Amino acid sequence: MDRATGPQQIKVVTRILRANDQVANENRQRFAEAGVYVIDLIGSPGAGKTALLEATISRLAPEISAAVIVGDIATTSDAQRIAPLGVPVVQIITESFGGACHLEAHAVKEALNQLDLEALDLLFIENVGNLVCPAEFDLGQHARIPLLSLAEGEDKPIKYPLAFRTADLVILTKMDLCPHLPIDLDVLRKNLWQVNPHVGCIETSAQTGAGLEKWLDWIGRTLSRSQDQAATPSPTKGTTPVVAQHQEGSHSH
Ligand SMILES: Nc1nc2c(ncn2[C@@H]2O[C@H](COP(=O)(O)OP(=O)(O)O)[C@@H](O)[C@H]2O)c(=O)[nH]1
Ligand SMILES: [Mg+2]
Repeated sequence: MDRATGPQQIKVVTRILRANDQVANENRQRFAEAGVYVIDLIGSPGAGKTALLEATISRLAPEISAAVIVGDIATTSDAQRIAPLGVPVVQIITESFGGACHLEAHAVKEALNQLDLEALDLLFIENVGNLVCPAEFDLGQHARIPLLSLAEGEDKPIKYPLAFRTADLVILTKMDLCPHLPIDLDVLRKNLWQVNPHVGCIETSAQTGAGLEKWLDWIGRTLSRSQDQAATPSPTKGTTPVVAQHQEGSHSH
């Protein structure tokens, strides 16, 4: 038995994460220089990430210039859904980057070359459908937002704690299905706030439009706060992630 196998494997993983963090910092720097706020949406396959993006982009205030990077293992189907909305969209097919189940910072860095960052206020990244690995890889984003659809069950925040512990905001999706599902929303919220006590939670339905006003408000407030911070001279000008505070109205106890 090769006793060195274990430690060697750990070293490899550490190296990958460190290399990822370096590129993530470069991305963060580029975002700061361009003055673009970046939101990474993560969630299981089918959680409703693309549907939320479609509903969001079609309702965004006209003065907000947005673009989307979509990550998938295969196909450009999500990009094809977003493109008709008239925003720039770049599809990353992760198979060709060797990291199939999540996006890594270097793939995002390459995708940035396809965008005119200076012309943007807001960049959405739709991560690959997965509630585990995307939470481990910094992309240089300002906010990471997990989406959880009601049909996934109320235990997911405690079963996938990293995704929810590191969340800046959580979006519950498919609220229109609530009457048809045996789900206890109080238990779901309790589980969420057990792993991340102060995180905001917005309940939405891309189908009916419920909750989208709150989400668009969150985006508007977060963008202005970020722009104010960038305008304030400080050693960390424009590079400090804006962390969503527990906002009145976004947290439905
Ligand atoms: N009932 C309902 N279905 C939804 C909602 N949002 C998305 N869906 C459906 O859920 C499926 C997966 O949505 P999609 O946006 O592709 O999820 P993604 O894989 O996370 O990007 C599709 O069939 C959508 O039509 C919603 O708010 N309500
Ligand atoms: Mg999608």
